[in-house]
Amino acid sequence: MPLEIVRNDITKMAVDAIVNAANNELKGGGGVDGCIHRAAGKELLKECKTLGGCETGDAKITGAYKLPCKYVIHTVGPVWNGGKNNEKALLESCYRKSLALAKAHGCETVAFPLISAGVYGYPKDKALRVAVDIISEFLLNCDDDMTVYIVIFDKKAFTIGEKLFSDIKEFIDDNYVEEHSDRDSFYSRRLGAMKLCDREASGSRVSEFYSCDEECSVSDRPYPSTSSDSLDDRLKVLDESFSEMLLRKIDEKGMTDAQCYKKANIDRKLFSKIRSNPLYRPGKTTAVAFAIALELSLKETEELLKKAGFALSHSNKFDVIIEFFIQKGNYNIYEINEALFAFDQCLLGA
Ligand code: AR6
Repeated sequence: MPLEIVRNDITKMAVDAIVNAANNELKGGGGVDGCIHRAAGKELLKECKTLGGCETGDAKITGAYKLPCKYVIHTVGPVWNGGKNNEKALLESCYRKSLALAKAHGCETVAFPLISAGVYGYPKDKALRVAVDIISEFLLNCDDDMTVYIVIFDKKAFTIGEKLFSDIKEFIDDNYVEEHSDRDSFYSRRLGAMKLCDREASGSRVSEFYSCDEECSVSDRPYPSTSSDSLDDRLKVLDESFSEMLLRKIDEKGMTDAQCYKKANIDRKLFSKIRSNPLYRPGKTTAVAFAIALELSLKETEELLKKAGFALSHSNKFDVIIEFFIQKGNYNIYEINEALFAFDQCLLGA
């Protein structure tokens, strides 16, 4: 997946380059800088001392010594001083310069901490916004296959902005149906679900609520039921597949393949597999990612998901969050992923 938000200690990331939130003197310090120098060993400081410091907003590259990555890119974020002192432009520059250095050194995988969001006091939600915006802009315009990680060290400190968080929470509270683990109610609900499936078999709904997809799934188009009708005959007239529908929708929207898979946060290799195999069955997060990239309505999203054997339900937080964003007409996959991360859900993309 081209942009991933992960929870980890950046010194444990086995990527091509990790980025360090350094200071102007490149002399090591606290926070992530301290962790990186401790894990890399004294040789790192020795090399840093040869670089002549680093301006705020700029970036410099060194070896990684005992770290599991190949390079460390040192960038110096701005100190937050109320937000009216060029902080945003300087922070953006940190990401741009670091990504350019990584690209120039042939890195395919790069991991960033949230620059300036610790000792330098940049509000975490704003720092995350800058990180996501600049990295996604870079990936959209980058011809190489790069994967960039935003590494969140302390999940408690992760914030997507109070307003968005409380809006989503309210939406979840209104729409999310808690699942019960109680056995009796599970069995009675399952029985009810079977009945529901029986009833719906004549309709057109495929439900994944009670894992009875196979029993009650129905075709888009009813089969004429004649005595000569064999399984073989039916298998010859399969409906449009997920991959076929996806390619058709890409054309209908006037998008190029690359525009679509980049917007879906899907890497080129996976897209090629889907394109070349009309019967490819993607995972749910991949299928939803394409629906978001194509800016499909809720109904169209359901149709596309159904092709991959999935549905959106109110008994699943992931689904409710996706519904929230689609209803708001917000198809920014990176913002959606931030929200999914905040609610401990799987992220969209491969
Ligand atoms: N892995 C990933 N993220 C981490 C880790 C880690 N091991 N440790 C901390 N973070 P900070 P800054 C997160 O303070 O604000 C140093 O003294 C942390 O939770 O490291 O740019 C330098 O020498 C926070 O979200 O960097 C500078 O003087 C983010 O990394 C100054 O601090 C950045 O926090 C730079 O301050």
